Amino acid sequence: MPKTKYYYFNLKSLGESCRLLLAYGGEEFEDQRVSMEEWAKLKPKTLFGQIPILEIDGKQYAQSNAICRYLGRKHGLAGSSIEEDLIIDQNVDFLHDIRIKGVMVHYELDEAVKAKKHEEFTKNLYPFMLKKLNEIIEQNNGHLALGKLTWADFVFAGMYDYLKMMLRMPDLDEKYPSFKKLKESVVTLPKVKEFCANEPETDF
Ligand SMILES: N[C@@H](CCC(=O)N[C@@H](CS)C(=O)NCC(=O)O)C(=O)O
Repeated sequence: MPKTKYYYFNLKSLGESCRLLLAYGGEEFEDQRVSMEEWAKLKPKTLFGQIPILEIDGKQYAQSNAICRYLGRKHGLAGSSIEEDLIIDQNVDFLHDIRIKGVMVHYELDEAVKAKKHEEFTKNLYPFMLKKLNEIIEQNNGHLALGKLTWADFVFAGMYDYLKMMLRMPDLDEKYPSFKKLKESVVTLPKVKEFCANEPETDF
């Protein structure tokens, strides 16, 4: 059996989706929650100076989305044609587009610019993007793509709490009940549920 290690901070953020996919696939893996002290030593040894990193038999693989796509294919959660795969990628990329808008605000150093950006996005951008996301989920039987469970749902479930934080929308569940339902549909899958019950609690 290959020796699998997964490195990320003790956060959900960009790292949880792969953990959920590993759990769904029933893969035995070392869930390495990297502390900041450990990270200083590990960073120069990683492919791009970033985590998450999936390590299989000593070989590193990086980029959360690429890892999710790989695990999705491995565990029967991909499309059945290249066009179906394209739809999964398209909707996952759209989800990341929303996240990245929040990231632009969150990591802005100038407080005045930060406040202005947040106001602007909250007024003119988030409502359109979130309505679209909600439509996609409603048109797909509660899933992010193809009307069925795919690795895209794991990307959503893993980063949902992080998205709420980045968009500063703790009431996202109430605004869009379909979002919460989608997350719940993934984290209640038996192997995923067992994994989540035993992992450390983190806010996002
Ligand atoms: N595109 C990369 C981004 C990875 C990334 O931004 N990782 C951050 C944590 S979320 C990181 O490694 N930060 C520590 C650093 O850059 O030193 C992915 O999706 O995996």
